[in-house]
Amino acid sequence: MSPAPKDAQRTALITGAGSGIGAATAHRLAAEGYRVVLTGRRVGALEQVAKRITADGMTADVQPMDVTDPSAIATVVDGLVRCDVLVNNAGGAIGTEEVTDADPSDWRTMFETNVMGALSTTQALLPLLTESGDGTVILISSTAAFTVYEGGGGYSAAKHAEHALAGTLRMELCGQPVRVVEIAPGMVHTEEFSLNRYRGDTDRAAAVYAGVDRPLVAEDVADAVAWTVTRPSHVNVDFLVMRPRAQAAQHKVHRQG
Ligand code: 8X3
Repeated sequence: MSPAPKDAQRTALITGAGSGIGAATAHRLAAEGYRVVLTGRRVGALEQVAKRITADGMTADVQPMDVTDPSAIATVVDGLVRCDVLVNNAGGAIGTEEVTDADPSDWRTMFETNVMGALSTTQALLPLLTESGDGTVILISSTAAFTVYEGGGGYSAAKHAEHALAGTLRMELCGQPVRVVEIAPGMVHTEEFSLNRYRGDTDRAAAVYAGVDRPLVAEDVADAVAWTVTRPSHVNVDFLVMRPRAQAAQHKVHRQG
């Protein structure tokens, strides 16, 4: 592969960029001067995010891409001349059933998106990230990547796997010009995370955040992504855990009222 043209704009590709943390991260990295490539399954949602970025005077490319579809990933990657930052954000939780009752297909979906999706996207982009001379792979995991809780088995198992992927990759790339950063957020109030977990039950989804003084929002995580990416290139932030002040641990949440 020939080297990226020197004048090509620094490029960041974000998965799951149609909403929540992915959308906020795309917006923020655009503001940091990156050409952002918004990827996800829902073109309409990606276009809305791109429109907001454009309205703020920046540019964004929309590329439909399902992280569970290696050929879709290959098509997008083939169209890039440069990639400096990859944000593996696509994923999420489905269901709150205990292990005894869990539907294996939900577990499979969580593994496919959170783990295999990050693996496939990272594999496809590593040549360009390396070629950039200063690449960064970000994995948005979760505090569920290092702890477990009742009803969270499938999500936690997938996030533990993503944590293992991040750690292994960092070791294997040691000596290459590519950083591997894992950001593990706790409670983040986004429009879709809990709604997907509770299969569209808006009351149960809202109850997750009830009485919590300012859960994290997507922009807080985007801020952390931007901070890790903009450190001098010799600085690798390995693993960043972030939660709202009102959440000291997974089960230790202060609720008012
Ligand atoms: C989200 C954090 O507590 O729902 O990744 O597992 S939690």
